[in-house]
Amino acid sequence: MQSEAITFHPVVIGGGSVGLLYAARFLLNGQSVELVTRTREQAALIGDRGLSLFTLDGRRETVAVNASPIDDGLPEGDLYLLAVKQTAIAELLPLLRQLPRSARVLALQNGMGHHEQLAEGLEPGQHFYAINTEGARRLSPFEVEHTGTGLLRVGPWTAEPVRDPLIAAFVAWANRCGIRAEYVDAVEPYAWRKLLANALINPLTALFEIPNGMLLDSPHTLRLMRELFDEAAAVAKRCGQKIDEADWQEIVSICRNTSRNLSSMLQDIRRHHRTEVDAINGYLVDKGKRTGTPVPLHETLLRAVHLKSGMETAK
Ligand code: KPL
Repeated sequence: MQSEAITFHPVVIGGGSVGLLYAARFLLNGQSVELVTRTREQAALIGDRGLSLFTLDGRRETVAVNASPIDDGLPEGDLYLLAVKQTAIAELLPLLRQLPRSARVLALQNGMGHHEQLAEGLEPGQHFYAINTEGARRLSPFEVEHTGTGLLRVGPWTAEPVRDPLIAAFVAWANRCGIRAEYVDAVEPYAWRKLLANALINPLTALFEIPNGMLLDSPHTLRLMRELFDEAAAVAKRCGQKIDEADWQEIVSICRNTSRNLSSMLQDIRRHHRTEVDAINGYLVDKGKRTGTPVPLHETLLRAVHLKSGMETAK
């Protein structure tokens, strides 16, 4: 296949769990990579100690990695994996805009809103999206644990006539080194489904302070999740998505497959970082209002997470 012959030079932007997971896997599979972190301290620690991945079968693998802070600008590359939060994209856009036209940006965000920002700031055909259902937990600034398998769906937001060779090469490479990945025609429907999963799992695990799997342990949390699902599904349907029972089952499987995982929202709250609740439940509440679809439970969760994280937005 032609795509398999293409080489690429990835730059992972983001030193959170997903960024560290991908950087480590690139390196452990013989693919050079540059890692860009938010802080100079994290880049220096990774430079000194190397990057450690705790694999699913309990091994610790440590690799040397070139890490630099975002203040030093973006290193040269052709495939930029954007593993930062939604909230960091606006700050990164000026740097991404300076990339050569041939460079590709692959965005891995939870929630919604990043597509609009990237589509406005970058050239058509330059920005791609990935929906990741794998679990990862950052144990320290230079250590990450792979906590659950999943699938990486990669592609343009909406269907385009021709597949991008560099993105196709990335997908082929991922599969060769054991990351289950697929090139999809349009990521938007998957992004909606991931939004629904994150809108149920993340705030509930953050508020109850439990790992993802424990949501399935009690009929009470399961019932709450189901009601949240019904509200969110109604909004998604009003926005043109076809949501059905299989989508509910998929969320239950995500909880099971990432059962030991602490959701990114719980991790953020514990580290006193800003959560993505506005891009997840906030997005649903906003779309609910615009489409006249009631979302009282999501509104309550949004407010509860704001209160818990001490990041009450100015009202
Ligand atoms: O994407 C996730 C997150 O934590 O943000 C899930 C799928 C819930 C895994 O933890």
